[in-house]
Formats: sequence, C-alpha cells, structure tokens
Amino acid sequence: NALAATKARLTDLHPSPDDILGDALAGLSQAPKRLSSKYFYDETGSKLFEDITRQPEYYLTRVEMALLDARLDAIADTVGPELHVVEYGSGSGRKTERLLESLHDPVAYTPIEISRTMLLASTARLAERFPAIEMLPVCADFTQPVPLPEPEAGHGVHRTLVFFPGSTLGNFTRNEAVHLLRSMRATMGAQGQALVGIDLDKDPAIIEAAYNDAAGVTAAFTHNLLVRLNREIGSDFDLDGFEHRAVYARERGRIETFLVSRRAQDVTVDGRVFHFAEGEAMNVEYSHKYTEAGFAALVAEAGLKVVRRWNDPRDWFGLRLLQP
Ligand code: AVJ
Repeated sequence: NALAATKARLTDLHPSPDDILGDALAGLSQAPKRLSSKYFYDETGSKLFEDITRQPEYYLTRVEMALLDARLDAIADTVGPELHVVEYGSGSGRKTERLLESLHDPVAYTPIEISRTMLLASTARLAERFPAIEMLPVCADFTQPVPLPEPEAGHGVHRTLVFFPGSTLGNFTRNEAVHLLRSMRATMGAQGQALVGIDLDKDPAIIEAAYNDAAGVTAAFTHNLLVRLNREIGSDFDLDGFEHRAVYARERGRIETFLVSRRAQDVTVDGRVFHFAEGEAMNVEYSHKYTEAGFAALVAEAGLKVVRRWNDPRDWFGLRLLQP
C-alpha cells in the first residue's frame, strides 16, 4: 500500500460504511426534505470544493491560511512542545504542513479519517515531508471518541493537540456539534488541547456571496450531490429541474443551502416515488457562522473552554484553542 515505504502505522477501527441509499430515502421522506452534505465529497465533489476555495468570493480558506501564517509562531509557543497532533479529517494537507512545520518538536501525527483511501494518500504525502514525525493514521469516524495509538516507547507520554481547521464543525447541526465536541474531549484526554477553525458571523452579503459565487462553482458542487445519487443509488433526479440557493439565516447563525425544484416533478429512488412541488426547497447543507458568545456557549455544553483566540484583522475567521 501507499505507506509501505514509510514507518507509518495504520490503525483501522473499521468505521461502518455510509448507508447512502438508506440516508437518501430517510431524508426524502422528511418534511421538509433533506439530503446530507456529507455525501458531497466523492471524487468530483472533492475537486469542486478545491475549486471553490479558489473563487474570489470564497474567503474562508484564504483568510484561514493567512491567519495561520500570521499566528503560527504564537500558536506554537502557546500549545507547547512535543505534541501528538491529531487531525480531524485529512484535507489537502496545506494547513497541516504549515502547522507541523511551526510546532516545536512534534512527536507524532494522527489523521483520523473515515475514507481509508484518502487517509493513506494524505499520510503518505506527509510522511515524505516529515520523516522525523511518527505517522499514526487512524481509520475511524471522528464524531465518536477515538482511542489514540501511542507514539513509540521512548518518547514518553505526550499531550494531544487536536487540529480541526476549515470550519468543518460548521457543517454539523448544533446538537451534532455538541456531540462531536464531547467526543473530541474524550479523544484528547484531560491534558489535551484542540485548535479549531471557525467562520465568524459578519455582513450577510459577504457570507452569501461566498456560497453563491459568480462562476457557479458552488452551484455545480451542490448539483454534484444529485449526480452522485443518480450514479450510486440509481435515482432519476433531473439536474436541470433543481436550482442552487444559499441563504444566510442570521437568526439561526448559518448558511442554509437548498436545491429548489423548478417545477412540480416526481423523483424515483429504489422504486419509491417522491413528489416535489414547484418551488419546493430541499436542504442539502448547513454552514454555521459563529458569534463569540455563541461559540463559547457551544463548547461549554461539551465541557470545553476557549482558552485563546486568534482572528484575522477583519474578524472574518477565527482559530480557537480549547481545553477541558
Ligand atoms: C468544507 C465545510 C468548509 O461549509 O464552507 C463550501 C463546504 N459548501 N461551499 C463550507 C462548502 C459550499 C465548506 N466546508
């Protein structure tokens, strides 16, 4: 496999595979209908997301990268030396690379990722870049507590730093986010810390533009969910029959993304027929934008405290250091 040439050690907790058909049938049976944004990220969807991060309106990735670049030395001094870095998910690796470069003598790196393929690919890349850091990838669902592999004997016991950038937390509902943060607290342990990236509440026009880019990449990203369902579960969604719409519901603190039915139509999934009225909106994603007080209350519910905060100069995006 991809790790054969490295001294990386894979732990496979055999996360239960996604039930895309079951989840789609359940979501289409709800009123209002919904589909889960976790299914956006097939190969095409992951490429489209990378493309979104290059759109002028999509500030999140650029602002977070600049914030990391500006603050990593301060962050490294704050979190301390010889950490076991645990990343939730394994993205393009650019932020991880910057973090691992800046920390003082990090001992081990554990990406936790449900897709074995993505996990092995990103670990192999980082193993080559950081030969001195023990690579301990874990194939697991990070929304549950994850027993961490121990860095090799001789290193002693090390504090854990969970790294969860990209405002991925924002895609979970409030209840799901509390559950995830409780699991994170269990995973990091009593001496653990977490560095979490969050998109912040701001002028709704700026936020809405980021999710309705002029080039239509986000719309293509949203539509790709239907392409994927048609391919993988044999549904017959008419791609031209649905329109992308993303609205900032400030009272609920989140972007709500919908596919809106352009006309009355039926969609068949696994022999079951689902009717869409003209103008009917099916939710496909939430992306939460936090206020300072709202985020503090959220983490408090999970038994965590915000101990340090770093924002970009416009207060658009933030990094929060959490501890039990
Ligand atoms: C990958 C969760 C950071 O919510 O901003 C981008 C996904 N959706 N445009 C986000 C996304 C539409 C993105 N995250």
